[in-house]
Amino acid sequence: MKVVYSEDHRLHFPQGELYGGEFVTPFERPSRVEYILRELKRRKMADLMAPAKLDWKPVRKVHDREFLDFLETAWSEWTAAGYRGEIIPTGFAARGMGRKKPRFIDGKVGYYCHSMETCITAGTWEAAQASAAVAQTAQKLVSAGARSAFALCRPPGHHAHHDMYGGYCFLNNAAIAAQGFLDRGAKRVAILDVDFHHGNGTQDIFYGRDDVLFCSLHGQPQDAYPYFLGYKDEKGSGKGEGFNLNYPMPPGSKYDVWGKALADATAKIRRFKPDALVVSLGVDTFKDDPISFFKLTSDDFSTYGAAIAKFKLPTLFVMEGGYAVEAIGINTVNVLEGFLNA
Ligand code: 5XA
Ligand code: ZN
Repeated sequence: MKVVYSEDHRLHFPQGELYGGEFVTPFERPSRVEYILRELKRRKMADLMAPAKLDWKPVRKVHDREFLDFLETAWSEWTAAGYRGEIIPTGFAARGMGRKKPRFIDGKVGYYCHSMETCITAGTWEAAQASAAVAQTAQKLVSAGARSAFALCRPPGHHAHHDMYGGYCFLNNAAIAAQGFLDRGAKRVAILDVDFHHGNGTQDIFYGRDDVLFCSLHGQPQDAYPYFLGYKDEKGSGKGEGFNLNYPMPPGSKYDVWGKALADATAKIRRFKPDALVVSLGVDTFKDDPISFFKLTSDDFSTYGAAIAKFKLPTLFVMEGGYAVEAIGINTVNVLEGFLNA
């Protein structure tokens, strides 16, 4: 399996994130990718390639033009305003407030951000573009006939809405790839999001569409980030009604529970008859993940990798979350190896 990877992910490494009232080293850090690469190499699965230049057409179909302009200019506007730290929003458009976009950068950041653990730094925009290019290059390999590819994306993408960033995500890599499949002739694409967190951004982007089926298995939003989306009754709207499927699960869920949700999603994906499958691959479902509450073991990742292979679909794996850095390589590569060996 080809692994698409860019060193440019290193350009995004904020000094900290707000967690439990403290400013800590971000959980989403460059070493995550190093652990995955190390494990791919150890198992002789590191068939690496660099991404091609990003084609903006699919990006513009899933993201708002003014949001993209904001991401591009945010850092220069921030520093021009005299701020010396990294970009963290201070005010949000909360309940009962208006939705008009402010002119001043500190206000604009609150307008475009949905959660403040996510800092923007000098290199964030470059890294986000490289990450999208990684997903797109891997998608093009699969569109051109490869059975599968792994997009080793960082920063991740599934929390990035049509016009909002947050949850460590800026551009929605999986959505850009799904759109890329459609633009290259696929009629229908399924996205299976197995990250611990609900893929609120991907849901937002495709909520009104019937050409992309979105299935997300995640920690229930009563207890888990992103808290305000991910409920079962969010099923899509308009012609997208029925094409959004959420599987929220309670704290402590092990593979017996999680695997049942996967089996249900599998049946729905089969019925949809997609031409391609995008897997939003987060391994923060692992029992020792520091910010999540599922209890999957490393063997479970091999098991579900093999289950995904049974779709017999052209399959793109797009890296999302996972913060138990010692195990992130093992768990990620277990999924890929389980898929390949099925
Ligand atoms: O999949 N998303 C994540 O792993 C990010 C969660 C951010 C929680 N503050
Ligand atoms: Zn996650």
